[in-house]
Amino acid sequence: MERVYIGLGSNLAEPREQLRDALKALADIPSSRLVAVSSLYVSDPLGPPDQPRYNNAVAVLETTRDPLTLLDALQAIEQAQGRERKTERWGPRTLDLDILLYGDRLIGEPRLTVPHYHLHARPFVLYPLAEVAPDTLQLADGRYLKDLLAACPFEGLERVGKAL
Ligand code: ROI
Repeated sequence: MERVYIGLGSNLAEPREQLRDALKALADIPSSRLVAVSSLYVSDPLGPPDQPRYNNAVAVLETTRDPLTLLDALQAIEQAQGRERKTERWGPRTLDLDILLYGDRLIGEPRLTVPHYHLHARPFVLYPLAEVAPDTLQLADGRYLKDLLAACPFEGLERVGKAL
């Protein structure tokens, strides 16, 4: 079993429901177990500002799937929840599921980079991640979560409660 941290984000079509449905779907992925979920956060959009605020959370999955078959499962969930790949960079989306960390693996595949590229600069990823990760978490590339948090202000972020 490996421990995988997954970032969830939505800013269209009842975002909170999108995240709830996504969590149910994550819990149903074969060879995997959903073991923790962070609080729900509302965050200002990173990217074009003329889009709704996002709902964000981080989930922890224990799995024996390999990274690319897990990615297939996550993309199938995104599709099932009406995700359309648009041309606009960083535009609004019904559901985003990102593999943030996968055990202590470093992955550099065309389809998948782990740790996630933008992890370090995104408060809406780091703060929920810190809720469900050990205080001492070290990324596969040597960085410590604690240091990334210290360099990333809790800005434009609102923790809106435990219940998801
Ligand atoms: N901005 C916020 N606040 N939350 C997200 O999940 C998110 N996801 C994205 C982009 C468009 C970069 N902006 C975001 O993919």
